[in-house]
Amino acid sequence: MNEQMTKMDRNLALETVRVTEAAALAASRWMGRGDEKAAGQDAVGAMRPALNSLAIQGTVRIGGGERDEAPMLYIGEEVGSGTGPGVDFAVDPCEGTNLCAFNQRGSMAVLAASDRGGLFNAPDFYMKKLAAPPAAKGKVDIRKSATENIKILSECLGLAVDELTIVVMDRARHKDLIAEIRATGARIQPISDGDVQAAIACGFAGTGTHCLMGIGAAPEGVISAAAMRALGGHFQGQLVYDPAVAQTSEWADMTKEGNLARLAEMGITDPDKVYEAEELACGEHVCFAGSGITDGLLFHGVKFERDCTRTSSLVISNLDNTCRFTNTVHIKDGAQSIALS
Ligand code: VTB
Repeated sequence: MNEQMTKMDRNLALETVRVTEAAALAASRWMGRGDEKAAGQDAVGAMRPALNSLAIQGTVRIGGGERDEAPMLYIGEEVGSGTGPGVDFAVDPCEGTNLCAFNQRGSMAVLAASDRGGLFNAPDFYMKKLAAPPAAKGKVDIRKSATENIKILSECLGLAVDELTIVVMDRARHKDLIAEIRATGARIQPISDGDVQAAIACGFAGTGTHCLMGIGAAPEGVISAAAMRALGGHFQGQLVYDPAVAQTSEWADMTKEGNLARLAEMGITDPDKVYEAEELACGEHVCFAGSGITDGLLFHGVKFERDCTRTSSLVISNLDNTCRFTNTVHIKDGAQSIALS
């Protein structure tokens, strides 16, 4: 590979939306059909050639897992045409496969892109996350209690505490967190999955949600961080390695000591480190692209019409400091009448 490769340019951000559109279109065929595996597989199958059509030297840093467990878009997989700027990707072709399979809100195809070395190679661990609007950036802090952060949020946003809505994943591990948030008077918006969209939605006013708290997956945290960094919102993450904290059946056979050893093997010397968005997505250039599969807080899902299929997407880029909301009409063969919207 050419070591002298150039950095990402701003047009790449626009190109990446084709990639998430392709994955969303493929996954949408499985919307509500109860088969999350098929939705995920087809989304990956569509995202890969779309990534390969980009004129870049790309590498997947966060994707479907290690090479032996993920046939496509595995960690370390090279994507792109092989010439052009060096770009690292964090991808999730169907974030919230269950949401897609059961036609619930918040499923989307997403990716984050940055210059080579610009995305944290997050281990397949859990992560405690805190996402908040730009007005609260650097003021709320994941080291503080939920109660303190809600007070700060209320001051920063000019809203009474009982006017705030905090998104929390509906998991046993969040029982105490939810009780603490409710005790402050703030409301909870529970979600069954999809904390990436929930985190990024905190970056925008008008979504009716103001903050994401709680523990989700670490790789997804990097995608959220990239979007929030490009947007100027608040995002912090802290790895979770104690099975007693994660409270997930996935970790039934794991121990805290074993997990700490795994992190050390990966070169993570301070497992309790709090990562800022700027560390999780540290590259000079960072962009995020997401396309709705099902309807959500940020955009609509895929809509089918006789003559076309419509996708709604969001591209956030710090190369030109923009958030672009795009609506794309994918014209069917023989289309005769395409409505304006
Ligand atoms: C998390 C969250 C994702 O799956 O990865 C979650 O970040 C899995 O958490 O948005 P559990 O193991 O507790 O179920 C999602 O909700 C969907 O990929």
